[in-house]
Amino acid sequence: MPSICARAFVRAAVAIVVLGITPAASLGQPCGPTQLFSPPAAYEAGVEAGFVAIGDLNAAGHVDMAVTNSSSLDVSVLLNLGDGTFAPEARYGQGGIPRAVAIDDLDGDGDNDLAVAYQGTDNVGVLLNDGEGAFANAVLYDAGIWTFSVKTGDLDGDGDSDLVVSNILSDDIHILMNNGDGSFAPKVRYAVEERPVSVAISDLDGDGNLDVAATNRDSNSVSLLLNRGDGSLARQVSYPAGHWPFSLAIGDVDGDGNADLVVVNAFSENASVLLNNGDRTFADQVTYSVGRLPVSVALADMDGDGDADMVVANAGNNSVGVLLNNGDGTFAAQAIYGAGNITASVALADLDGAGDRRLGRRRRSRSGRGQLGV
Ligand SMILES: [Ca+2]
Ligand SMILES: [Ca+2]
Ligand SMILES: [Ca+2]
Ligand SMILES: [Ca+2]
Repeated sequence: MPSICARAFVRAAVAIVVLGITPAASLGQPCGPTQLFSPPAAYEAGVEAGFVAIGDLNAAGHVDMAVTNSSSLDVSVLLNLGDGTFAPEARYGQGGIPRAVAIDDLDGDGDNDLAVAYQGTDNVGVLLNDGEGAFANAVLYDAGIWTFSVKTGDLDGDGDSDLVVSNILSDDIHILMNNGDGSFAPKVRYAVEERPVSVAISDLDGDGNLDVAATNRDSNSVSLLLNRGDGSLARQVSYPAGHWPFSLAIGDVDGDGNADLVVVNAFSENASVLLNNGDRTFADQVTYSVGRLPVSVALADMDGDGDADMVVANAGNNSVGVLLNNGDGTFAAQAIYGAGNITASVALADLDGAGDRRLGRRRRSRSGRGQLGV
């Protein structure tokens, strides 16, 4: 017989995806939001699994996973068996040290492909789907210096998905426009500040086209680059964040219809929320304490009350933190869920098709094979 608090969260239960070398620890037991999730299951991935993206990769109507493995130098694809469990991994993509992966239909044939940021070789790789969830070799495009993050979106509004990458040694982002067939035009450079480790895409000014935001790790700031309407970007405007802003998510956290920014700051161990003023500017950050070394953040309605909650991967204490939205864009204190070694990335989806959201939490292992927990 579940407790009252456990039942209260059942309808909006969220699954957790974790990578690490040890089995996932059990979730917290006390009554309260710690019973939001069932205990994680573990799946093997590659060596030093570091970033997870989720999307339907075999057109089966379920959410699959792609994971970058920075030591085995490949990408693991895990296909959902339809009930929230996953088939054994398949590995793809020799192109360098994969640091991030994005899932999108890049060649317009109806299935989702992969875009991978390859640090070291300074490339972004495009891996096209054969329609059944297997992937061709990476086609590489020059993308800057130490390509670290990649996202996809139709920046120029011509109906295909373009690539946005950030490069931490050239302190810039690059846009690669889709030629319409999954091949990409040469990169166009936009300067940001020091060490942009993460990039995100959304319509930040509400004019109908996609804009770009990046967290500048060594400048302790977040850069906004607004779309001029043709896919080219205006000069960056930056806002202060915390110490070592590592990852960001974009969503309407205060429910006023425009996109707000949430940034996790690895060294100040907090999250910064920058609310959209609605006039192409953002309010000063409001901070919330999270765990040690927060390196990944995602937004989704975790408790089913209609607002966007915050989920943080705390790499320093091997946990995932959930901060529920109070409904007005302020957040309650973090509830902690245990994880394995070095929780490094988090993603959210309804993995088992039960109509609820699931939380993907990835742990990175220092050595040996990684494991992915759901
Ligand atoms: Ca495709
Ligand atoms: Ca486009
Ligand atoms: Ca816009
Ligand atoms: Ca808002």
